[in-house]
Amino acid sequence: MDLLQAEATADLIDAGSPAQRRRALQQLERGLSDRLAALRAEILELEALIAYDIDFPEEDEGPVNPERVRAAWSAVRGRVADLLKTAPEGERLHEGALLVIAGRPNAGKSSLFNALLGTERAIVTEIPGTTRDAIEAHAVIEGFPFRLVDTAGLRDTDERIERLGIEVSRKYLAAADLVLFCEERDDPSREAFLAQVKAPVVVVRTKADVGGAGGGGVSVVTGAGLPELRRRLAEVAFGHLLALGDVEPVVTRARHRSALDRALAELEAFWQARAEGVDAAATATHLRAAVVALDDLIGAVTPEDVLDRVFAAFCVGK
Ligand SMILES: Nc1nc2c(ncn2[C@@H]2O[C@H](COP(=O)(O)OP(=O)(O)OP(=O)(O)O)[C@@H](O)[C@H]2O)c(=O)[nH]1
Ligand SMILES: [Mg+2]
Repeated sequence: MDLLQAEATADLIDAGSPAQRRRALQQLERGLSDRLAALRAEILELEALIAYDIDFPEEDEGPVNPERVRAAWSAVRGRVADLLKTAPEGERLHEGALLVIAGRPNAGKSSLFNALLGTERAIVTEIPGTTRDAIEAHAVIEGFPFRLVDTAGLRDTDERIERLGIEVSRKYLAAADLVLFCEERDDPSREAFLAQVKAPVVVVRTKADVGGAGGGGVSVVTGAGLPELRRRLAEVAFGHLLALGDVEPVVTRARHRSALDRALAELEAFWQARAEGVDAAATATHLRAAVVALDDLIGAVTPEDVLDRVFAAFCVGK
């Protein structure tokens, strides 16, 4: 078992959603390990091409066509970069996407929070300013893990407790992976709000069952619009993973991302050095370093290492 499989075992035990379980199983079955081993082999082949140049440096037209080197380099560089692109959503899959529900007081935020959660967790009343503090809960939406946050309605207020709650809302908004903005009707403060938030925002019209507002909104009373909203949220938070499907490997930890970052940087440095006319043996050290980065990522582990990690993470046998 390699380090990636050991991590996948821990992920499988911790998995709280189908998408997390499928991803952990794929990694446990060497999905990511095999991909990295293939990339490693490609870099070694590139190194072998370079080695010809090292052995026959005097030949004008070296024995290896430079175009072959360029094509091999470009292919492996692209594959490392593609794998690295899965990191943001992969890490989000590991942690759960932070979905912050925001909007004016009384917009129906807590009602929607409860509906997405499937339990009556937050207090709902007709009094604006009911929610004072942020409430966080885990939810599974379309099979994906989310951390839902219900917040105090945003407005200018002199009331001290409510104001503190709004400050908490703003902190969550700054950290959000995505924001669900609720409005009962066209909210004149919406544009100013959108301009402040960096995360993607899904705007939803609430209380679709009252006022004959027409289609498109959601109602927690009739359930209208909720399936569409769930799909939209999963799409915005995990669209890249949805498009990739379950077969393509994905990286799910900061450790994976930093190792791939290193490998990519070494591949770039190799090309840079080659373009500057550095001699082949020296450029090849960058390829070696890229291989080392991938080896660290795969992590050849001894059974003792695995046991240490297992014991550290699960406190088995205490
Ligand atoms: N008819 C109907 N009423 C709704 C719906 N959603 C919310 N409401 C009502 O709207 C009022 C406010 O709902 P909340 O969910 O507490 O609104 P909020 O945005 O959390 O309000 P604050 O916490 O005060 O900011 C309550 O009386 C709810 O019952 C809906 O889909 N249909
Ligand atoms: Mg509320």
